Amino acid sequence: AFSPTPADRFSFGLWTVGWLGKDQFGDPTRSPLDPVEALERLADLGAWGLTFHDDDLIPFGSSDAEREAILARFRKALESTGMTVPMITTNLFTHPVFKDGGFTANDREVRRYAIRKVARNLDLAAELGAKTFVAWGGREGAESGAAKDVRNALDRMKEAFDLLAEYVLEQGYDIRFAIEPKPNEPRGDILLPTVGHALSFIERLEHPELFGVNPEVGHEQMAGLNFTHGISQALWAGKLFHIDLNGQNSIKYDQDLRFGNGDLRQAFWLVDLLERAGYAGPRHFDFKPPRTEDYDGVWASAAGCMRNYLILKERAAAFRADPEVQEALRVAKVDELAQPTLGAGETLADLRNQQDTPTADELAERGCAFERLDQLAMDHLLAAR
Ligand code: 3MF
Ligand code: MG
Ligand code: MG
Ligand code: MG
Repeated sequence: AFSPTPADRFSFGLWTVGWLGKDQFGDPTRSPLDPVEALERLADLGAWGLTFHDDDLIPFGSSDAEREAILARFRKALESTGMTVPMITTNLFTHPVFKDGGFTANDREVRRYAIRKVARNLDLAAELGAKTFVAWGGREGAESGAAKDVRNALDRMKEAFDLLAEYVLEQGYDIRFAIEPKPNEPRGDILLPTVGHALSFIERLEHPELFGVNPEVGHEQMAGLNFTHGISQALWAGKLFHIDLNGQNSIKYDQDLRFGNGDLRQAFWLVDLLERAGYAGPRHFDFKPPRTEDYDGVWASAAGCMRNYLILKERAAAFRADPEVQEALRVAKVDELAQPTLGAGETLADLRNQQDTPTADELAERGCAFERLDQLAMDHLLAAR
């Protein structure tokens, strides 16, 4: 019942299952994974898509001939596995050239280099049929106050995105951008740290319609925020173009745990929201199989991401279908929030002039009945109903 199929639209970053376990303090614990094997293994597990940074597939500095050979072999494997490439992204963070950022490096030549790298990668995205281009500006930030004039940095970020949007329109590419916020790591502070910052930035661009967000569970939770609330606002704004699913335990380094590990209650409400909202985009996992694992553990971890999503989807559907839950939702007036506060044709003056309104003390006596409702959710989440 919890076996994924391509219809579930589960996708994985090549850098996730391909992470070798090299971290700040330790050397790699796994040997390199062939991208073709990644495609085959993920297809066997029931996944639908593989995503990648340019450099994940084509090593930084490859010649044009090497690049073409890698791509030819990869395309063949896409065909034989039936896997898709729903999203592509650019690595503007690993090479030391990006130590002070890509689009917002103080050094103008670095910024020019970064924009060229992204434009080339947009061509590849179009070629492989990717509809979403994710932009995570992991090095766009600072460790100290005088180092970066953030207002100028935002001007340069806008300049870069405006140029790239213009390019996509000129070329007639069917591609939209999804900006991925993160509060910190690897920079001390990163620009566009949360979903809210990114949503407000997008409205200042020349082609805001081409831009949405790619929120990552752990990134918002690193900032102590409620991920499901952030996703709700992105959906409300029509800007949830893509999503990075994973797990995180509170405000720490970016843990990138398997989806379902970490804050399970937020994961439950997230799946409930995505499914109720009819989110039609990829369910993309951006996680890191812990460096304790060998490749058996890597595939178990990847399978677990999808299985947990499907379990939570079933649990959330059971919660919504339960008559007692529906009654508890009514008692808690959850549906009443969907009603406009003024009646049809009513004015603010009418509202102010209304006679025999309940007093504040009378209204204050009403309980909200949220605890019973939440316990019902808990019962469903724990399969105790
Ligand atoms: C880092 C990330 C990134 C982005 C990726 C684009 C390396 O914390 O989450 O993964 O997701 O660059 O999608
Ligand atoms: Mg991340
Ligand atoms: Mg993460
Ligand atoms: Mg991510």
